[in-house]
Amino acid sequence: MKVKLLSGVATVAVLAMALTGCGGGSSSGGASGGGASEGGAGAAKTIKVGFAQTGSESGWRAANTKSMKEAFSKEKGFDLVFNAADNDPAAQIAAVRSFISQGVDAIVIAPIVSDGWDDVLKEAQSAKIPVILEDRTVSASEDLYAAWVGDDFKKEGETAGKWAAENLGTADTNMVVLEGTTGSAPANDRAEGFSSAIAGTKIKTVASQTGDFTRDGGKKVMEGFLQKFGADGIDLVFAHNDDMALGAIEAIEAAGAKPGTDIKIVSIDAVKDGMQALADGKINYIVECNPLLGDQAAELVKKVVAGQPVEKTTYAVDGAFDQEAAKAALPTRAY
Ligand code: GYE
Repeated sequence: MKVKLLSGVATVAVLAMALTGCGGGSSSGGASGGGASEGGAGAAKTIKVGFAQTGSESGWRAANTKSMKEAFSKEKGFDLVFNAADNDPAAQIAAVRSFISQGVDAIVIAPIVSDGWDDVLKEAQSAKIPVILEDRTVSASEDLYAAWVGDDFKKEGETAGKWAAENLGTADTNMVVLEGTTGSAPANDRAEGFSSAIAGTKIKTVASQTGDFTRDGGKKVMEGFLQKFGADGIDLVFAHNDDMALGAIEAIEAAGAKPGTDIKIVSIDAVKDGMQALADGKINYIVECNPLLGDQAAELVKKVVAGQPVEKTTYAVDGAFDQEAAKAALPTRAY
């Protein structure tokens, strides 16, 4: 929501100095690499990282987890403690507390929801463990974490809304919205961006409900919408991610209507299954959200642990696809 573009350089030197000796093992001199655990004789020091992932709700998440595990591998100098919280905010906070008590060198969080992070982030700060956020943002003060890397969710929503406004905005259009997880940054920001882009058009939101970013959730919510309005009463679906759009496709087909034709669909992510549905004409437009954030997150962790300055905010670059672009991109799509 309030992510500022390149909002400055984090002051982490003091933190990293204070971290020296926290990594466990006998600290045998060497001022550099403060906070990293001892490796074998002569080996580079291994950095112990706790990563609190949201869960495994979507294709996007699967690609993100894979990217993170590859980037934080043993070969690359990390000892990764991985936790997936099954989209339960309390369980995710408990996982972060357990990383703190394990005395990891750094903590990476993909926060399920934006609010509620102040206490545990303060606890990490008191324990002198730096926190790097990846993917979703938090509403807590920027002073409580070293850096964030992710996608511009508001812009994604705007791009999706712009497509809807340009293609459907001049005729009366009944839209239903499949929202992401309530209280999550991408659900909030995509909704905000989309609304601003369709303002003043003839697109009317007739219903909006969360499908929790899952295929099953999208299907169930869409079934409810179809029951309520009938297929004829819905012209457009805005799904906050591809998985929910894919669930909606199943519901629309089961109701005897044609997704992409009778009911238009616009979504966000551009994962392979979504792109295939777009190429097949069942989705009409997809805005990309890059999940391959692992290398950038690992680079940030290394720098922060070494006491080097980092950008507070780093955005991944995202594109957008119509049917032809999806067909062209699919053969070489990485996720
Ligand atoms: O769009 C969705 C996933 O936080 C950007 O989370 C991420 C979102 C992504 O479940 O598919």
